[in-house]
Amino acid sequence: MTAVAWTPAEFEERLRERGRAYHIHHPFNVMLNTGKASAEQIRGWVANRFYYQINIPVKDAAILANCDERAVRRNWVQRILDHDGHGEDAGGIEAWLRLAAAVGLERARVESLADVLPGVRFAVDAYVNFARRAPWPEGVCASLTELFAPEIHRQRLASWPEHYPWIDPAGLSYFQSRMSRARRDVEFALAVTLERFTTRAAQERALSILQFKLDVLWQMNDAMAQKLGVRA
Ligand code: AHQ
Repeated sequence: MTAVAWTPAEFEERLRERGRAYHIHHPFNVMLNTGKASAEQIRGWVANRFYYQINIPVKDAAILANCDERAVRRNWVQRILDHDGHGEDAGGIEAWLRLAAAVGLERARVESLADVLPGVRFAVDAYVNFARRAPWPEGVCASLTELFAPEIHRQRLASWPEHYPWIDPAGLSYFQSRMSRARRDVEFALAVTLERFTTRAAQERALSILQFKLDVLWQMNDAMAQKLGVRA
């Protein structure tokens, strides 16, 4: 017997339940956001996460390239502008380089990607390659880890100034910018996912796509914890 599709509310509830596996719960992130990280661990995290940041617009451009619906492209293109910059807005990648400077990293060293760990590079590349070959709604669905992102940015903004007074607070502006942008982005991505994944099999596929992306983020933290250590 074919399983009955979940209602949109039931489907959304199951998507949100996957938040249990979000990297906010990874020991490396808990260390960062509870003030236990050393300057070297923070610098390692910023240098490695830079590889994720510069690949977000590449991933989003891959989704655009696969998308034949103008209304969806009109919305999605904003994500590229948010990271690469547009007009007066220098963009999120530039803001991440300001974070790098604030934690004491040389811009050229970060942009060289010399410190990016294999496990981080492979996880990010898996995400970009997924977006390149998957149907565009699946690429949209994979971005839904941002359902859980405002809280992780809020945690950083609340805890880093207190625990890491040596970091110029101006360097945290990226996290501030994501508080609203993540909420705006997720609203659209969730609506598309609820609307386009309508059979039970498609809904189960959406959950497995979300789990894949949760694993991408978790693996990045695993690689950093293994190399940089984790202090409980
Ligand atoms: O800064 C982040 C960001 O711009 C995005 C885009 C989105 C996507 O398209 O997959 N995901 C994402 C995320 C960002 N920051 C991460 C963090 O922990 O700072 C969280 C990450 C996400 O939740 O997927």
